[in-house]
Amino acid sequence: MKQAMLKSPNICHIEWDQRKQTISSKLQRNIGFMNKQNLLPQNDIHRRIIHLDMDAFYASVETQRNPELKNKALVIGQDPRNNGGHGVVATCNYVARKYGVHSAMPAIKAVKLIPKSELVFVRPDFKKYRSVSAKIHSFMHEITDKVESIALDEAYLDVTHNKLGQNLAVQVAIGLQRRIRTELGLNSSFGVSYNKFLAKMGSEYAKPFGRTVILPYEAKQFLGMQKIEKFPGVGPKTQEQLHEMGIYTGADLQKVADFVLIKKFKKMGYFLAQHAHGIDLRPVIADSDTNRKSIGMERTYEPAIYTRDEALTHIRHYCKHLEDELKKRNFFAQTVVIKVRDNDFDTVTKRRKLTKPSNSQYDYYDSARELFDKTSNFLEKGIRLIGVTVTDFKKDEYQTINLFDY
Ligand code: DCP
Ligand code: MG
Repeated sequence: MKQAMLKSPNICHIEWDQRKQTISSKLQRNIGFMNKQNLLPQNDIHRRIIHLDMDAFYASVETQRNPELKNKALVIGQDPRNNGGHGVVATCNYVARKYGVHSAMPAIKAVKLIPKSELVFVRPDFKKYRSVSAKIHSFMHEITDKVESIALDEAYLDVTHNKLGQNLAVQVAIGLQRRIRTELGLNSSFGVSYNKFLAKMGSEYAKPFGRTVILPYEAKQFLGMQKIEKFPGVGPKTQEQLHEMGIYTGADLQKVADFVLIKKFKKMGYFLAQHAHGIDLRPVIADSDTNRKSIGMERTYEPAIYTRDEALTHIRHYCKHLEDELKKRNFFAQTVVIKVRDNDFDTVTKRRKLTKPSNSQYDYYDSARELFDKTSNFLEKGIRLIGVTVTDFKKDEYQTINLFDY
């Protein structure tokens, strides 16, 4: 088990907090308006955040139910040998990963990479994965209600104040990881830090079945040794541009002046500069939080999508999912946003305001389709990512009353 930088976390937090506060108040008093330090927001190192991500989730659930799969190269997806070569890998276990197979790869490629005697395809059973995910979430909610689900197998927990009264976030996370292992027979990895992006980079660093703790005073060093493509938002195109600037690692990034990054990469550069210095002020937005600003769903596609019909099928599916999510919370949304990325990693977002707040998939779909049609030139290059988000929430006072309900 990889256990990076784990040493009396609580004491270090306190020491750092005090030192940093003195520095920051001095800085705020003394530095001038255009001092480059001022380009970035004040860091917040007082929170304790866990990012937990299940290891090879769908594949592990299948193996747990059928232990014979354990030593096989297990691929979750339809067997392309039975359906004319179609389909993608949803995920695969770590045996299959040794052969270079990964999520979103065409399934036919997995057939080429893995010896026939080891390869097993299992069709995904989402009902099963949802029910396991619900159990994991119930464990999380015994710790805190500040749980933000990112996917069925991935969530952030803000445990600064938690129901266990446990001050050490790492102990909370270890307890959760153990419980998932003993009660569900599944492995997970986690990262613990003072913000979301560090916690997430920590859980990725820890994989599989590991834990990473990044204390405030260790963040610079941890980020320094990360490859640049591990930073959030750095796709192949930005990666290439950064390489051209001689930036390969977080340490290289930390040496670049903030204004240089902002000038070159605009908004993205602003976030990169923050990340280089371990800053990420985004709160953990509880799934139940009525102050939540938006709900969205996005997915990457490999192979890319070249036809409007296929893209719209996915968009329709997202809109149905969003309707479910909004109805669960009794929310109505008045703005629909779509995000589309093509094979060159050019990304566009477009938004549209509905005439009135709605929780209907059909309203979302009508707008999303119109927005999508404005990006139809992306189809030529092939679409790599589609996302639909609804925002601009209103509570249920806007509900249209159906007279026939009385
Ligand atoms: N998934 C999918 N299509 C993708 C990526 C993921 O259907 N392009 C599904 C299958 C995964 C689950 O979502 O099991 C979680 O995604 P992760 O990226 O966390 O992948 P895993 O949990 O499988 O592996 P890891 O151990 O790397 O987290
Ligand atoms: Mg996972």
